[in-house]
Amino acid sequence: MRHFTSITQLPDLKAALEEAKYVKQNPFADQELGKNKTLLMVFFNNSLRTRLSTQKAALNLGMNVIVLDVNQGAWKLETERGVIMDGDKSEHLLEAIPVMGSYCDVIGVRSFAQFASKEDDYNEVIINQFIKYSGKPVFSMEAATRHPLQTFADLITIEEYKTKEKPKVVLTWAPHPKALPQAVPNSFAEGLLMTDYEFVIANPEGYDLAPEFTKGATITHNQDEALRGADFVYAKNWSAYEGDNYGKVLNQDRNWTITSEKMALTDNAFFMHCLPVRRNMIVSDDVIESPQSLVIPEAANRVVSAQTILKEILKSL
Ligand code: AN0
Ligand code: CP
Repeated sequence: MRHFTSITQLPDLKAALEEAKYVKQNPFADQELGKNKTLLMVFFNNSLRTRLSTQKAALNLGMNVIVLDVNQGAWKLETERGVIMDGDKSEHLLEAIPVMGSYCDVIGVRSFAQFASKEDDYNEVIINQFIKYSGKPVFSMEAATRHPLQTFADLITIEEYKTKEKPKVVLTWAPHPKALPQAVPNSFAEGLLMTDYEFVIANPEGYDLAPEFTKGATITHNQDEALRGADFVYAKNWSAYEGDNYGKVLNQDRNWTITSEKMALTDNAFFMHCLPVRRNMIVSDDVIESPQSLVIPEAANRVVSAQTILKEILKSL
């Protein structure tokens, strides 16, 4: 595997989950693999988990790591070709990318949806330029439409905690004051549809995700109905995808917040969220603090996820 921008690029999910188990038990077994190899992590957006867990994963593999926060100290980058650069942007991505590529062996990129153009976001124009012009393997640390390292960590976590062969997993929208990308739920849906678990997506009307990510899932606008008998509740906010409402917050309906009353509808489900999470918007204090909450082990598995993927990429060098 050279590039990694979608969980669907894993040649064999079951084998990847086995490999993740091995990596978790033997975190320092492959120190030679990354020796004298440099990972560059490029952030166009904020991060806590992705930044730390990916760096830790690379260090476990013996790599050197450099990090660039594009919006803090780098030149402001123009991303569109053909623009007369007489504004506030000092450098073009078309020079910056090959320069960055010349300093490293592998590049991780975080480039969220910008909501200026649905077409540009869904064509992944930023990360695809890194793939095209850097000359190096590129992996997503959440791009405009997917967050595959998160999805892989989520699948690893479900695998660890499931008590039934085919658990019922519910992805539910929950309220949030600001417009968030669809990357996490798109990617989660894509990953869940690679398993044989029962998978239900619940969201208010107007918040249906892009069908290319959800085809094959059960989609309902009734959260209570979806939660009945659930083994895992995966909460996430996302902004609207449909039509001209793309990137808009249509409502902040706190009837969709995950509370202990909502969890009582489930089969003693585990609660999951990728974090960062806004308490008492997405989830109540008591649910996130309950023994059924997996948010901390889920975040810890981000190291395992990143290390398993980086290992595959390093093997391809
Ligand atoms: C981002 C999102 O929803 O995509 C990152 C989540 C991992 N969340 C926020 O910006 C709050
Ligand atoms: N879950 C996740 O990707 O968190 P960060 O945005 O903090 O990296």
